Amino acid sequence: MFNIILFGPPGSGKGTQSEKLVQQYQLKHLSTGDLLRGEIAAKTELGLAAQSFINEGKLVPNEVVIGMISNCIDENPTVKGFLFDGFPRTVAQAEALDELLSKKGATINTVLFLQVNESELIKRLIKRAETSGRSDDADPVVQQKRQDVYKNETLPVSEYYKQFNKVVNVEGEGSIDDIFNALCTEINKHS
Ligand code: B4P
Repeated sequence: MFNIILFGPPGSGKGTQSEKLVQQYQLKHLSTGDLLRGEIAAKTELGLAAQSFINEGKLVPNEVVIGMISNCIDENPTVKGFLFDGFPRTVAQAEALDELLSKKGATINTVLFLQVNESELIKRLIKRAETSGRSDDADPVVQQKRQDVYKNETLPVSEYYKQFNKVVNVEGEGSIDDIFNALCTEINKHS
């Protein structure tokens, strides 16, 4: 299996680039953001529990997200590999993911870290709010909260993977195609 984590702050383009990467490399796309929004739309118990956290710009509790990812890994036993998008977002999630993959004799091959300035991130999310209909995009206070949560809870995930020399920084500003090409160059070095 070949497994990639696409890492970066909210608005760094993880979702945008993931769609292109999974086509290029025939990987299974696992976006916890998309999975959670699907649960909310379907009004499931999990979705109802997750909604208030998302609306406030907070992270959904680890056990909820880890359970969701565990199910998805089990439901896709024959894939070439996974592209994890927006997961892991805490060190506890990263440790849990390592354990889930090791049960399958697999590991994370590389962590691609999109580098984008905070002012550019806020600009992109304000723009996305015009069309996304996402409750967590519209409010500037929630957007700032998401950036703060990222710094406090998610950035340490990059330190976790750095100890295994798995992190590669990739320029995340510029055209979508240029960023995609830079990501492909790094993936090709590892595959
Ligand atoms: P996510 O759905 O993961 O969303 P995101 O981080 O906001 O966005 P992403 O980085 O994918 O940016 P995008 O491509 O859309 O999370 C939403 C919420 O769900 C979280 O806040 C949290 O509450 C919860 N959650 C999710 N995963 C969780 C987990 N593991 N644990 C706990 N809670 C979790 O790009 C942003 C915008 O920029 C788009 O409009 C795009 O068109 C634009 N853009 C992209 N690339 C660009 C470029 N190169 N130039 C200009 N604009 C660009």
